[in-house]
Amino acid sequence: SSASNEKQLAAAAAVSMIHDGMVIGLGSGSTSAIAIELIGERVRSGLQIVGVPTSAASEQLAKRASIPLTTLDESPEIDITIDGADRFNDDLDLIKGGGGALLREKIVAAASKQLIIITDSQKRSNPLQGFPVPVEVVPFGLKPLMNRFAALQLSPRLRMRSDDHSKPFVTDEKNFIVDLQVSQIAAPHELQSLLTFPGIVEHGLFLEMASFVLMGEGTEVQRFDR
Ligand code: DER
Repeated sequence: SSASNEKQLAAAAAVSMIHDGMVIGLGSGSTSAIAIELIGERVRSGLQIVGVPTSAASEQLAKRASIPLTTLDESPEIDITIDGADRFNDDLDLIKGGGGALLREKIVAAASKQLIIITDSQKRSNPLQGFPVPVEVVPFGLKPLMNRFAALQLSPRLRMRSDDHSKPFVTDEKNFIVDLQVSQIAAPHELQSLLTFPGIVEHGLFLEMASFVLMGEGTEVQRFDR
């Protein structure tokens, strides 16, 4: 499909920016999966890098791709993280977490000198809209948080497993995800300032974190800078 071609183009552009000696943050999701494959190809041709995966899923893909892995304990300063996004606007505010990896993604992104976001052309949205904002919560405090989100008209939905809709989705860090339905996010910082209740671990608004976005569009790659 054109979206997968666009993902391929964006991933290739980002992976071409990696060079020997770097510590690379490996994102999560289908676009990052393409980047991990491409990094694996370069590693097998001699590229000297180590990777920090942002999810158990990406760790598996990286192992299969023969990418040498490290941890934030061993490598707390990451040179480049390549990751996807569910939506981005022209201020490079992001909605992430569609795949439920937002906590480790944000930790790795915050430890990175450069955060390169790779997307297809469907992800660009001014203002941010058309995708729920995921919030990672501690199961212990779920119900009071759901009530607070509902009172704020955020239409909270507990994310259920895709393979068994009777069970809540559980993140790599053993938390739950609540998806907030917000029609248009004209003021992402204002929304972020609401998401500070006890029991919220992290949320999927990545504001002022991306260094630039590489968006595949047709047969081209568009670069967006802040
Ligand atoms: O869950 C995530 O944060 C992913 O990076 C997501 O935002 C992008 O996933 P995709 O590349 O499969 O669209």
